[in-house]
Amino acid sequence: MERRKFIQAGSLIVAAGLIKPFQGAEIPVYSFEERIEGPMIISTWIHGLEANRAGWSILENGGSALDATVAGAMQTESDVANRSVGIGGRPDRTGHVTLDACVMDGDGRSGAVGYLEGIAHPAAVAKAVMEKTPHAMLVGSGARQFALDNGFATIKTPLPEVKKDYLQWRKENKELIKRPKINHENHDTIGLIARDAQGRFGGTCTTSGWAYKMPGRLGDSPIIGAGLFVDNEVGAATATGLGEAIIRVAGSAIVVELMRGGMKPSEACKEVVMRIIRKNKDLTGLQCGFIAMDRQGNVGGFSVYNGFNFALKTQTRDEMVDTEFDRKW
Ligand code: SD4
Repeated sequence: MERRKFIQAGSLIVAAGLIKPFQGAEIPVYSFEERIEGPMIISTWIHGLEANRAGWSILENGGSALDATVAGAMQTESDVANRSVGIGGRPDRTGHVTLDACVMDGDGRSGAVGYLEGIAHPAAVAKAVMEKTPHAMLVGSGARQFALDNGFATIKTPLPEVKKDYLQWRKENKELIKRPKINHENHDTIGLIARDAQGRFGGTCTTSGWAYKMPGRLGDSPIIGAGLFVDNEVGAATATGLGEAIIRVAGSAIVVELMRGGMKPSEACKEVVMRIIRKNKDLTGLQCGFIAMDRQGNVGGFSVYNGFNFALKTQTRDEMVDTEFDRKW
């Protein structure tokens, strides 16, 4: 459906009282809804453009949605300029860069790694956990040993410029329990979801997590159901932002369940974001966003604050899409 028609349809649904506009929020306007044919891949944030292109080389050759999203994730994990994913990620408050990732396919198979240090491609290790172990998640030194045993490349982190920033942060934040902000500056985890030529879905989420987090902290990104959820019967969803809030509403799983119940992707993402807002009275200045796609070929997203967007790649499109949001910075 064209954007304009969809907006009108959305307004009619609201007018008919089927969806209640949330107090203080504008009437829902869906940023992008369309029945896309064939393979498609969407990824959070601007770095999603390059990631999608890496994933597309797999999709256009008949490869699986899961493999496409892992390839896209690996592209971003190698980007030395990215401060929230892979080699360029920021450390925890003790100076260690620890990486989290998960993968899931539409048949319900999944793998994850958490608190993984010094390994270049946590997304690929997560896929190996899925394929080579009976487990759903490995963390810390066990995850690292598994990666080394399976020949995954190592990296030295933090990068020198990242370490410099960290030392500066430490100087300025003597009181280390102070809550660092997840905002549009330090916020660019990548979540990728795709549908392949066979109509199968797959997804990957990878991050270095909340900059200067407490040692041992995991966010939503490696947690199936929080940072990512995929089901061939429905579609897929992935998240970015304040992981604690996303975990507490089982964010991505609920987006998929709401789509199963008939909501469009952006409606489902909005419902979960609004739930997060209702349950977190102190969310001021903290971002959370979801993106999703369904079996009908609709894609969409929604975020707490403006400025969240996702990259979309299909047979005919290669572009950024702004999501709707509840409030402005
Ligand atoms: C986390 N969701 O670890 C991640 C952080 C994030 O952009 O999305 N940063 O909570």
